[in-house]
Amino acid sequence: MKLFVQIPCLNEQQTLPDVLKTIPKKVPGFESVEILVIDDGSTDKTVEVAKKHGVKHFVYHRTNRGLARSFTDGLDYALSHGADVIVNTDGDNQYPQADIPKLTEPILDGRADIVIGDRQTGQIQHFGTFKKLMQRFGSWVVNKAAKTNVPDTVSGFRAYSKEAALKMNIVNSFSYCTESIISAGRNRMAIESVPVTTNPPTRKSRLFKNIFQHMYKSGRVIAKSYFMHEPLKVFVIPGLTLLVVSAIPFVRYLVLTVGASDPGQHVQSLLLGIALFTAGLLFSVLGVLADLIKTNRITNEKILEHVRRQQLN
Ligand SMILES: Nc1nc2c(ncn2[C@@H]2O[C@H](COP(=O)(O)OP(=O)(O)O)[C@@H](O)[C@H]2O)c(=O)[nH]1
Ligand SMILES: [Mg+2]
Repeated sequence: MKLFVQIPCLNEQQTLPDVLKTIPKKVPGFESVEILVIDDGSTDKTVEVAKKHGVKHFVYHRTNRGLARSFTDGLDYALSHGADVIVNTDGDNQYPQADIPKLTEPILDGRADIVIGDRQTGQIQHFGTFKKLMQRFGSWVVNKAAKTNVPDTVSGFRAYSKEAALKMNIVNSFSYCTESIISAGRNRMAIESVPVTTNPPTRKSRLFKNIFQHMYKSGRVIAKSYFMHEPLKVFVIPGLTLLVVSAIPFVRYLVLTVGASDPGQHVQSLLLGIALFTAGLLFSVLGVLADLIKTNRITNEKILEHVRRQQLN
């Protein structure tokens, strides 16, 4: 069994040595532990530092392509180099690398496809009350969309089985964390969480300038994933509701005008009815189209998985 530990890095020369020094050389259940650095267009000495510390596996992005792309390119590399399990950790040494065996154990045991390190954000000292509340709310929304029960949905400290990695398909260019949970949950993969501690912060997040930007960017990813997986709920339910509601002004118009001396008087009701009916029809048609696109996506994902499997043989 071969374990790959992948580290997406954007200018991490300061903290990468601490990460590399603390990754266990031996992990129970694996013959080898390989380290992979994904250099996402760093302009500092990230690559030199990694080489100095013995890293042999690299994925290079000539320009910055973002964390989501770095993550999926890392998975592809690890799979094509014989990985049985892939652990992701960050280059800022936020996560306790000594806990890597805790992440891999449920996969080796056959209980899980994906294991997520739960930072227990409710107890982290340097997180403010608002940030803690937002973390809980954000995770609640993701779990609703994914039909899962993951306490820390934005943790980047995770393990993926080869099976889970083969099925992974991330389409947003920003972060993989929530989208991969929604996709895995919808694909009925077994997701387990294990409590982990966190190291003191080494620097500010570079993914988000502040909590509001975090909410906006993550909200977009979650909403898009939800639309993609539940198009009928998102479009057809409001569509049918509008169609039913449009009957009210139509009936009102009919009741007031049949036999009336001046039928033109209630034309507003007629217009409102037409507007609601048209909107309802549009929503319903959009829902059906989006559902067809979803069917297409499922087929594409099956093909992607197939191609990946063939590449491994
Ligand atoms: N911010 C950012 N991080 C990237 C990018 N590409 C790779 N990374 C790496 O992704 C990891 C997480 O980034 P970080 O800023 O700590 O985000 P946070 O901990 O989720 O707030 C780090 O190891 C970065 O080096 C990118 O385009 N932007
Ligand atoms: Mg970080």
